[in-house]
Amino acid sequence: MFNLFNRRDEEERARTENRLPPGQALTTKFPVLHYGPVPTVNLETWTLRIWGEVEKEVTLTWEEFNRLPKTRVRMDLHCVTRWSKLDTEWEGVSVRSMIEQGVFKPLPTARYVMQHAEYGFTVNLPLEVVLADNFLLATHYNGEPLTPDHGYPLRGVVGYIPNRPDLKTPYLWKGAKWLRGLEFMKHDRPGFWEEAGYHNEADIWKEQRFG
Ligand SMILES: Nc1nc2c(c(=O)[nH]1)N[C@H]1C(S)=C(S)[C@@H](COP(=O)(O)O)O[C@H]1N2
Ligand SMILES: [Mo]
Repeated sequence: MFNLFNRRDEEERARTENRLPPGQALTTKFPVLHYGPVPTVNLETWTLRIWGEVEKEVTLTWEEFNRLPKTRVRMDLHCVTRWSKLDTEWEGVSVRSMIEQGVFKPLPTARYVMQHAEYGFTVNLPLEVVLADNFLLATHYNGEPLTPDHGYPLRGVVGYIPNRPDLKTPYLWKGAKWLRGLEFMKHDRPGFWEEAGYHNEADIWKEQRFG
């Protein structure tokens, strides 16, 4: 009972702070959602490939990727299945910083990005979202390396940063677990869940759940 009332208080607070989008409820757990099995990963052979509308395609090893400067982002996660989790802490490499470090250079024609994950899973986002402060290529969650269930060793993650109404926030499915590639594209293309009927933009405030 205590927990129930406590959670309702938390929800009230989140709602008055404009941090709970319509149709969402808070959870303190971290549910696991994905299609298919959890891959096993060998970091010796793992690579991250960046290609498409970029000046020069590049493939990074795990060691090379981890030499890049890392940042921490605190975000609220909002899943299309209606759970939300506030104040999650992520650490990883921002795509913007990879460009600043000269790892690769998107062409002016690049407008969308497809995340490619193990087993051919894909998810699409506009370039502006991928370059924003609320999208991270994350290696750590709450100070620990990602667990296999949540995308070890690398995942895209996207969430809401409080008091940043300038940023677009899509639902959590727009971050690919077990990320292995970023494809920069001229034209938008639907990813795995978008093909299956989920909304292309997936804005949490507009409840863009299904297309
Ligand atoms: N590779 C991969 N990434 C994925 C998915 C998937 O099926 N495969 N599902 C997405 C969906 S639908 C959600 S809600 C989030 C869930 O992330 P979590 O399991 O860490 O909560 O992962 C997203 N990333
Ligand atoms: Mo999902």
